[in-house]
Amino acid sequence: MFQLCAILTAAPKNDKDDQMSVEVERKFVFSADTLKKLDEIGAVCVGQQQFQDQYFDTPQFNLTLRDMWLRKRKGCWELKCSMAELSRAKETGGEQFKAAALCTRYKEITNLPEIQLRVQEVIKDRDTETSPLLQDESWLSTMNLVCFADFTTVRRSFTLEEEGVQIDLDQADFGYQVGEVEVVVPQGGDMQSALERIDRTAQKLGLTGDKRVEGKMHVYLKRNHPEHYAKLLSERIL
Ligand code: V4E
Repeated sequence: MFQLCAILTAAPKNDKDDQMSVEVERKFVFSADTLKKLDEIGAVCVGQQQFQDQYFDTPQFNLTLRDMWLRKRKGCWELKCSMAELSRAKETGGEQFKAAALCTRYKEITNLPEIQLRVQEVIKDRDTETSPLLQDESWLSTMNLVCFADFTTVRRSFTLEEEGVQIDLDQADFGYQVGEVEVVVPQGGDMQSALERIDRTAQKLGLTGDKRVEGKMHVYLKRNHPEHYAKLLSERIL
C-alpha cells in the first residue's frame, strides 16, 4: 500500500527566499523484502541518520486543528502548513494521476521569525509579543505551546538515480515503520514528471494499492493521545 503526498516547502520571505519548492512524497508500508527490492532495482543507500522530533501545540490544539505542524528536529524549527485547498484547486481533472487524490501539501517554513509570526497569527487571542532572541525559547511558553509528541526516528535513505527520487525508510522508536518515495520539485517545476517518477519507482518496488498509509504522527497520536487524535479525525485533519 502506498500513499502519495506532496509537501510544499517554502523558505522565509525575502528576495532570495521567494522561491518555493514542492516536496512530493508517497508513503508506503515496507518490509524486509523492500531492502531486497531496493537493491534489485539499483537504488543506492546514501546514509542512515537518527533524529528526534518534538512537536508543539497549544493545549487547545490551535495549530494542529488548522493542519499546522510545528516541530523541532536536530535543533531546527520547522512549521508545516497545509496547502491542501490551493493544491486541490490547481489539480482538478487529470485522470492520469488518480494518486494525486491522496496528496497532501504543506508549505514548510524554517525561518524562526516567520514561524513565530505564523503561530502568533493563529493564537492571536493571546498577548503574544515574541522575543527577537532566536536562541531564546521563551516564545513557546509565551504562546502557550507545549510539546505533545516526542519520538526518535532512524532513517535509512536511498536514491534511485534513473528516476531522481529519494526513498526513505523510517523506523520510529514507538514501534512503527513507514517508507516514502520523495521528489523535490522547484517552484514552477514539472510536477507531472515528479508524480510519474514516483509512480514508476513505486511500481519497481512492487508497491500496490491506493489506500492512504498512516504517517508516524497518526500512529503516535492514536496510541498516546487518543483525544487529540479523535479531534483531528473528526475535523478531517488526519
Ligand atoms: C504534515 C504532518 C506532519 C508533519 C510531519 O510530516 P511527515 O511528512 O509525516 O513526517 P516526516 O518525519 O516524514 O517528515 P519529513 O522528514 O518528510 O519532513 S504530522 C501530520 N501531518 C499531516 C499529515 C497528513 N495529514 N497525512 C499524512 C499522510 N502525513 C502527514
